Amino acid sequence: GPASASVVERPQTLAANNPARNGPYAYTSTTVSDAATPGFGAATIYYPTSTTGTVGGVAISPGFTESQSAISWLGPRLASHGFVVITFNTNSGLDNPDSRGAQLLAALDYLTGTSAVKSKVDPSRLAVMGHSMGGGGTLAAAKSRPSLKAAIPLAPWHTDKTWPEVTTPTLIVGAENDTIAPVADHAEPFYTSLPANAEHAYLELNNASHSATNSDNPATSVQSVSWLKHFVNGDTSYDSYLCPGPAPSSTVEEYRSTCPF
Ligand code: 9J3
Ligand code: ZN
Repeated sequence: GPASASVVERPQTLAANNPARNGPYAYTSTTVSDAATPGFGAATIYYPTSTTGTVGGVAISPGFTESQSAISWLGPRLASHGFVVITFNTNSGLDNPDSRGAQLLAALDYLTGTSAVKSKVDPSRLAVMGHSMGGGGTLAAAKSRPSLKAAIPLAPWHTDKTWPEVTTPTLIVGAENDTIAPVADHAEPFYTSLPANAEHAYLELNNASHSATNSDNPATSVQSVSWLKHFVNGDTSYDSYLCPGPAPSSTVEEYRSTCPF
């Protein structure tokens, strides 16, 4: 549990863009069949309809034996904050983390190169996320493609415990009571292995299980939206959520970061 609790003041001007909830942009979604997706499974693309110009793109992988439904709440959430999002089923539910990493990159390539919304996506502003083995895949994707602007592993699971090669700004979310990917064996060593020359943060959800981020999780939403706004868009207006970041509370066990950034 948390060591202490405190109230953090937030700028009033962010009220309309509260990163704990859906944001100000209208959005819609479109599905893509397995047959139409090169290198990954059936997918859903969520995209804002009231933005102008191009926006950042985010690919999100589910975990072991999960389908995209495990991370689908993030589609509307991030699209309504102005990102084009692709969630997908992996080729097999049993795919290992590195395979999920390759599928995340294939999904981004499809999004920017082939998809019906490719003209909406800025190919120089891309991010990856994923749950569990998809979170391990998120680290693998960032390791192999350093041009990614942000990575957010959720309750990540991987046999590789050290990620000094990841220079993409990375927010790791762990769950305090996760017995499938215990933070002491996964999220925490992953976090401490990230290199000193790259920005990173660690959010640990209080009293939370492995599936805490498989449905709307406000603490994860706040940190993820703010992380993507800062590192994908260069938008500093959410920085009060990132630095110093959340104090321990009923939902946050701990937060560590390389603040200021
Ligand atoms: O994606 C996950 O939920 C990974 C955790 C797991 O079940 O690993 C066991 C092989
Ligand atoms: Zn901890």
